[in-house]
Amino acid sequence: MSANLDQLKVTAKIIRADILRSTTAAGSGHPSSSLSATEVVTALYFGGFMKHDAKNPRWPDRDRFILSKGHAAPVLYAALAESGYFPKADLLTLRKLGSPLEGHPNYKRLGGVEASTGSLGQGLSIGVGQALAARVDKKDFRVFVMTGDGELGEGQIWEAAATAGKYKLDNLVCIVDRNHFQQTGAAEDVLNMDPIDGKFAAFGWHTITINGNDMGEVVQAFQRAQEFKGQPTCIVSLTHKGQGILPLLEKLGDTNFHGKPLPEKYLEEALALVK
Ligand SMILES: Cc1ncc(C[n+]2csc(CCOP(=O)(O)OP(=O)(O)O)c2C)c(N)n1
Repeated sequence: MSANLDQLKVTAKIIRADILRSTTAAGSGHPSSSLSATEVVTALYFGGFMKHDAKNPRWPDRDRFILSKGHAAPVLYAALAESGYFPKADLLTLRKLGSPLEGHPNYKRLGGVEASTGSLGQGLSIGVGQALAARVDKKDFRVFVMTGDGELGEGQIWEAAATAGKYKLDNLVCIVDRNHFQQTGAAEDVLNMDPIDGKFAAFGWHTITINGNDMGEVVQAFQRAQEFKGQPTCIVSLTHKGQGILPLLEKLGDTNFHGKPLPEKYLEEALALVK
């Protein structure tokens, strides 16, 4: 695969703009949690790291991406729309009654969603199950899971991590979106999970730490994960919550900005920043 960095950076800008427009139109949602994850999700869908087919979302041999931090659904929806899973205009139906673009991804309602998430701490277990299924079925598909850093204190994350290590699931990649915040403040103040890479390594994972808002580093990490055999890979992706609109969030006096859409009056300013 040859990922064109310039093209990926352009796509990331489109994704960021879609995140902002869709959440402002909804009047709710989690733009800052989505913006931190944009480079990773963009590289996965458009960098050639996942085989997937928008015309055939349940193709059995596809690679899977599970957004375990399901509240960041707007970044997933923007990537799916840009890939052609559904019309881009539908992004503006986010969180509207009857829309399949629910506040959190719903596997049963939207092609391209691989697991219903939102209750934090479950997606890695689902990914482990899928990665094991690939082995049992003798298929070569790969599974990518993104968790939050706050999410590492939730659910059955560490049972899943231990299981993936035990079975040496080298078709599984977990990306931790290490944006240093969670819902109510700094992730490390709520429940300190440092060292994240050390914990995954202790469970038998290969770990890579990168600047997850640098497209070049993200692409390199996925290339290394693809080549690495014998262990699952955890990419600790150091990011900024709200990446792309940080000056605006600073002006608004809230660099976490958790679960808040931008009010309409700030939308143009935000769109100008992500251009
Ligand atoms: C099991 C569970 N507990 C609590 C919540 C409420 N909740 C939603 S988002 C969030 C913070 C998650 O923080 P993090 O994983 O760091 O993601 P970020 O939004 O900072 O990227 C919490 C606690 C939830 N969705 N699920």
